[in-house]
Amino acid sequence: MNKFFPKIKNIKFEGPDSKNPLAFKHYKANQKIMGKTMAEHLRFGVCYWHTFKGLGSDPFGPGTIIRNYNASNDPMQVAEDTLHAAFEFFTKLGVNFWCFHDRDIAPEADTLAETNKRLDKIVKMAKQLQKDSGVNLLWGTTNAFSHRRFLAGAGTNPSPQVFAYAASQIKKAMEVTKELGGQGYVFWGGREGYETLLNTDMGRELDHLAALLHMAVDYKKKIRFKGQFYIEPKPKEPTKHQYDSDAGNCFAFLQKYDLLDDFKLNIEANHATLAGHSFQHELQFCVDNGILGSVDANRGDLFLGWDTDQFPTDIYDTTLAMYIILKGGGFTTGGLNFDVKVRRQSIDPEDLFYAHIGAMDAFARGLKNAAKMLKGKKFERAIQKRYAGWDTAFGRKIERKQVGFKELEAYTLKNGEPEVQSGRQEMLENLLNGYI
Ligand code: XLS
Ligand code: CA
Ligand code: CA
Repeated sequence: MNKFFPKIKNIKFEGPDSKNPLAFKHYKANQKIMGKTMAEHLRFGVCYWHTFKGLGSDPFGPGTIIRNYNASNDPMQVAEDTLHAAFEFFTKLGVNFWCFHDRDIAPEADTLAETNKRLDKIVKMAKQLQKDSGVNLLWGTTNAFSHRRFLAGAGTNPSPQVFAYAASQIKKAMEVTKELGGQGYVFWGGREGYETLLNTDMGRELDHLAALLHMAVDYKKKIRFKGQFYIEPKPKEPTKHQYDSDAGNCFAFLQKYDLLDDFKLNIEANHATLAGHSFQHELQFCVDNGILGSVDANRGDLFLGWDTDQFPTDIYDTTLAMYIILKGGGFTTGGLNFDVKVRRQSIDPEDLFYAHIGAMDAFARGLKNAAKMLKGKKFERAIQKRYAGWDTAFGRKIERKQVGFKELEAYTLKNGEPEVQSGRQEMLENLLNGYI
């Protein structure tokens, strides 16, 4: 396969001293770290929507990027060419996974039946390409937010007819994800949210969203789809208030509607920061509550308040993320999907490679740093020491709920003012710098 990126050869590991921008400096797929290869730890995936369908349009102008696989006037020919280009890209880059929305891979036709036929045709080709290349599907999903019919949401739409359309689309997307051996299936809220409460019955909309997800769980069992379901939190964009706004909010929703057994979360770095949290915070919340599933690896811009979906290059971020992921036991069905787009001025096919190589190297460095941090146990020890009071007989009694206000008051009256200790933040930050 050398048709769509003829200038690019397979990307190789050349080590930190290499000056070749088309080589890995840190990502060595088969290098073992803590008993697993880098490829097994990181489980990199490439997203179809930005990487192959994104052409650099923004609210001020159309796309700037011209791709050779977009040349045909026939939309199905474009779909076929794009699929071949995508697998050429995955193979040359050396990633093991990809992710897509139904409408990314096959264009919508006039009727749902016709659209599904188109999808089937492309899925059949994708199945063969997966087999030939060894690239697997990390997760599939539905685009129930771009078409005009979804202007007021899919599962939370005021119209039951639109709800039914969304359900039909999800049904089909789950079937094709299963057909392609997908290890997961993502529900991102799309337009599930609101602009104004003056026209919105929020409680009812959330009940409907939960009903849709319960139907998906039932259907998953029916067709014996074994992939993991994920919800992907995002606080805003496209709507002012997205219902799945952050990990805590999703956790509450899953609990309220009795969906916790069937869902984990897909945490996107840029969505975390839009929600006013750090990427690490969202990951840690998920680990602590047993709901970390997969990750959309990207970053936002410190100065911009929207979803810029930039390539992750910040080693602090990748180090801390991998530290939490490793401490949480690592990925099972999930992985690091690059939900990222090259900037509007990065118009060459090479830019797609530079961007992904840099992101993979950034996470490889993060992984190596995190493994060293875990081995050194310095941070774990600092935390243990800080909470040591809870491991004394007195602390344990509180944790085990063997005492109440009365006993605690008696204790305080007897023992007086508690001792306070330094949080040692700066010292720990300096320690972290030693690993970067
Ligand atoms: C949009 C989301 C979307 C999901 C998949 O902001 O990140 O791309 O990951 O629907
Ligand atoms: Ca995402
Ligand atoms: Ca995003």
